[in-house]
Amino acid sequence: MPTAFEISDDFIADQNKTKLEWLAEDLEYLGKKLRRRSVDIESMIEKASGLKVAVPSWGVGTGGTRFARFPGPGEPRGIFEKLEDCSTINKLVRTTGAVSLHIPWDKPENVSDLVRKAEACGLSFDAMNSNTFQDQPGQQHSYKHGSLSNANGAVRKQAIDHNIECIEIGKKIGSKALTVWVGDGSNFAGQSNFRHVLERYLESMREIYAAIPDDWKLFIEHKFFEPAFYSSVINDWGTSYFCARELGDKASCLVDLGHHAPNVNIEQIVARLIQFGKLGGFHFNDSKYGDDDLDTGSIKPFQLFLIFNELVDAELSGVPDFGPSYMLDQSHNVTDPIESLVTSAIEVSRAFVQAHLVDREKLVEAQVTGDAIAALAILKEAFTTDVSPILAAARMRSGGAIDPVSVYRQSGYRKEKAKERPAQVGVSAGIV
Ligand code: PSV
Ligand code: MN
Repeated sequence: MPTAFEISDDFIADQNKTKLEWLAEDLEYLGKKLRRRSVDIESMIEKASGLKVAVPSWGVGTGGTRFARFPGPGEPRGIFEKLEDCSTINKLVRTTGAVSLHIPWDKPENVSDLVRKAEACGLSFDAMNSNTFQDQPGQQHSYKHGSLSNANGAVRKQAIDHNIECIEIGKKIGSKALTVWVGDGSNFAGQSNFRHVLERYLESMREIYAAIPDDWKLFIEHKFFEPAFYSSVINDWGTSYFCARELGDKASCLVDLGHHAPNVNIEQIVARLIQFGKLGGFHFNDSKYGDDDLDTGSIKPFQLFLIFNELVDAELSGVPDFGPSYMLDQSHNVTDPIESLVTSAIEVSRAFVQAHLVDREKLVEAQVTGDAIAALAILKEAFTTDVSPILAAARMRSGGAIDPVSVYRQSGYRKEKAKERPAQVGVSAGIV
């Protein structure tokens, strides 16, 4: 078998050489500007290097809508090739060293081979994701009318067993968390009893929780609609919080940015979950209408910044046990997924560093004196600071690319993959 094409560290370093001078100039200028605000640019570069965000295995395939999927050339044909693409993303940005698997989409034939492949790719495994929102070939019971909340105990048992299987696979590959998102809900008024479905969901989750190892976390991901269009069982953060609290300390809430009704104040939800000790993690993406799965920061970058403002505030004020997991969850039709994920990983770092530029002393002063204009100006000063040179320096110092998308394009990676990976009919690389 010929070896798979890779973007080498030398290639990245060579490409960086052409941009070094300008980066140094930009850093010097930004460094001076930040010094005026008593911010040390070096400490910001360190901060940027420290922030990690996991990549979803399903994000490297071209996504789809309910109507169609338009596959791109050189798409990964299985989990090994997905890991290669994830490794490429990490080589370019150096902040995405972990991959989140979705079972059964990524179910390995041989776990040891999977672990070896991940090691060779320089990757580790983030949270496991169960899938009880689709029926799989040969599956005994259908999830058409729900999974963990189904009225039929045999269906619930099948869904519980699947989640336990995900935990078992996860244990073998070094994962430390299970994310449970269910599509359970209803499409018609009266179709289900709101209280009974939640009771059954909780009963099922208690069994899953019992199988969660002590050093693991169980994330509950809520979503207000889709695939159910009238009601969803785990529809909002309040329901998610209630369930996490009922289950115990290992359970917490996962916030996917696309899973809220339009205009909902997500940063306030984040603050509430921090305050209640139940913010488990994030699925970053962006949206205009619903769960659009658009690239992170591509539609509402100020919202992303405001979310990080809450996170950094919690970090700096030493909230006990604070340490949410960060993951991207996006996938759509029109871009090269590697370019999208690279760009999104950078946007997460950007919002994080910008949030670190907020003058928090002045902000508190503005808040207690009721100076709303000053408060907003303080946030805007941080948000409008172009921190790109900080992010580029952080990447370069870790061996990544100053300009990742340009390096990726110059490398010819996609063309090479198109040769190595001839298109297959029916490959489930993305989401439809
Ligand atoms: C559901 O919309 C979701 O956000 C969940 O995280 C799923 O696991 C993922 O997308 C993939 O469908
Ligand atoms: Mn999600």
